Amino acid sequence: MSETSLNTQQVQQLDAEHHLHPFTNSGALNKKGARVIEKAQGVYLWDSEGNKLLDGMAGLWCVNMGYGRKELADVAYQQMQELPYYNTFFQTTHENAAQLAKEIASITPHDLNRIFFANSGSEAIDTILRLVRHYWAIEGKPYRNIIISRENAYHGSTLAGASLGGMGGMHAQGMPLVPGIEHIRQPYWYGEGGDMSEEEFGMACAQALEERILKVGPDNVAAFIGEPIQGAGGVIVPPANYWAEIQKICHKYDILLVADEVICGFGRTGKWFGSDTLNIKPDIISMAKGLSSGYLPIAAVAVGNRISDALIAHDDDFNHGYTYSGHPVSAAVALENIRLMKKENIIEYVGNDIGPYFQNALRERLGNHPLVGNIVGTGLIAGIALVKNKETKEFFADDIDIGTICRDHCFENGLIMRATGSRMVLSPPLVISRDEVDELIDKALLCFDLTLKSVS
Ligand code: PXG
Repeated sequence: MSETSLNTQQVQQLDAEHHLHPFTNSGALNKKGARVIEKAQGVYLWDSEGNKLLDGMAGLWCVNMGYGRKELADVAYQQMQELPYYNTFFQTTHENAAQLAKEIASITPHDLNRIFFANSGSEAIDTILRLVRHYWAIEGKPYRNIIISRENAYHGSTLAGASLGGMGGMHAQGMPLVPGIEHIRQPYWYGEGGDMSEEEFGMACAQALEERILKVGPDNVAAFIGEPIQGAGGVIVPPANYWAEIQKICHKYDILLVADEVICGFGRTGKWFGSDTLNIKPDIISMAKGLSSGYLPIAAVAVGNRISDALIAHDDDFNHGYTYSGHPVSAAVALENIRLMKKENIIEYVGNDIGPYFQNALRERLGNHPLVGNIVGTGLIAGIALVKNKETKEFFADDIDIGTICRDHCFENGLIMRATGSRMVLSPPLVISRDEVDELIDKALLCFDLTLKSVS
């Protein structure tokens, strides 16, 4: 492993002078200096000051098989020597892209049998936006071009991703957005359900889809897109009846159903895909992150027969693609990652062992904490609402950034836990052990206590 020749301050200085960070107030960061991460192994990271951090977020929801997997490094090294790059345009392919497409098709739900490759979740989402509109044009209905999404959804940061997502802060920058996108309410029962039962709220949120379809005209709608469980929005698990209703409504109006599996895919919820866990039968799914455990950038769009058959029967090019679509090295790493997941029975481990252990431990050990309003999640994804008053569900006022206060305590005490607003979210590597889960929760408990002290 190469040792960095610069000390922490030198790296921070270079960074401040030349590096613009994503989703960051650069002025504020440059004043204090970025944390420098140096190495990683298993579920742990080390910064350049020698601090050891338990990574409760698997990087950015992606290092599913954990850090330091030599098998993944080895296949990348070998592939780079054999064929470091060739494209998949102009009637060429290579074995890794073909094998990976077959492998993905074999694990995706029902008839999602054809795979388009991209390099990031955002690119996969752009692909889907263009693909569904193109599909309806092929079908002779180019007017079917509206896509319905949800408030507080996250679908990436390219123009299409930001437009499809429902993040106000993103919509406010880089306007105008892509036209033809509508947003309906999110199924966030704890925060927005009011007096409704969970079931009533689930129904109301799904009916919001039907209302919007009727408002814009059923013949104008191409697709509905949603994350099975919202990730970046704070881990929002919809009411149990929600997806079945959404699906019914999509069928009723012949609207394509797109599941954005960039976070939920590859075992996060205890099955291969969130769609399996939530019983969704999408026409298209996007995936990225866990596809290569984040070791190299690669993403994919899995397309059901209805759409791929139409695309193939249509005697013309699909004028879309990326230089690195199906990159041979990324594909080799993704193939090896899937092989490892199967060899180590990681889906079973998350679904039947560590996932339930993690979810029970969170509820048993953190559920009674005075700051904790509620805990939701399944498998190895969880969201924890921090509240001022757990009896009345009163949230903290806007001037107390409770999530950031808590996140900072976590960092200082060797735990990476992400905050979205007042929700703390967790998504550790899928290979986490019971002892490591216990350690994660010990640390979280300590940090919730420190957070409470900070605001008392
Ligand atoms: N869809 C979903 C559901 C995602 O979570 C994307 C698309 C875009 O993927 P790329 O690879 O283009 O980033 C994502 C990404 C966060 C955070 O802070 C979440 C994501 C990315 C960066 C930060 O929670 N999700």
